[in-house]
Amino acid sequence: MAVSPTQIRRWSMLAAGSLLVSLVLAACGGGSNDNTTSSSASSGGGATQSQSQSRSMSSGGGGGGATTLAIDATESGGLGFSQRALTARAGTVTIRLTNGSGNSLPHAIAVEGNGVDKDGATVQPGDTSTVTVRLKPGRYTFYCPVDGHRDAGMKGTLTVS
Ligand SMILES: [Cu+2]
Repeated sequence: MAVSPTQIRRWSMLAAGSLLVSLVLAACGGGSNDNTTSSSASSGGGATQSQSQSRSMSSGGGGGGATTLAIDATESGGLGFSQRALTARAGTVTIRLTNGSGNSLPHAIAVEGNGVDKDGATVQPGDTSTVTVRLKPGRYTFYCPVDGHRDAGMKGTLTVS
């Protein structure tokens, strides 16, 4: 008996599909164990996924603050973010943007100000975009770098102290 190439293709599409679903579920669940690009977890035993509902978690202990902030891209009622103002401690700051699967446009997260200008990856609905920067105290702007989105309302203020 032989397995046709089209069958194999079907199977791998199914596998990819369920992988995507589990990624989306993981993203929606608020768990924070999907650091794909971050190398900032240097403290080793930091709180990994204790308080999934808190939107800002700082890993206390050790030197140098590291803050992860989670926000959502919103499309209903105009493009925007779930929060227009964020605060963080000086040090390593990660913003994780969830582009919810109910959205229809690609989005990304970026931070600029005081000589910093860094963009996260542009991601489709159902995925997350992350940017990690080292920030000194001051005011920064976070925004979506996709063409036209910043002007349409996808921007906010990040205050670092
Ligand atoms: Cu956008």
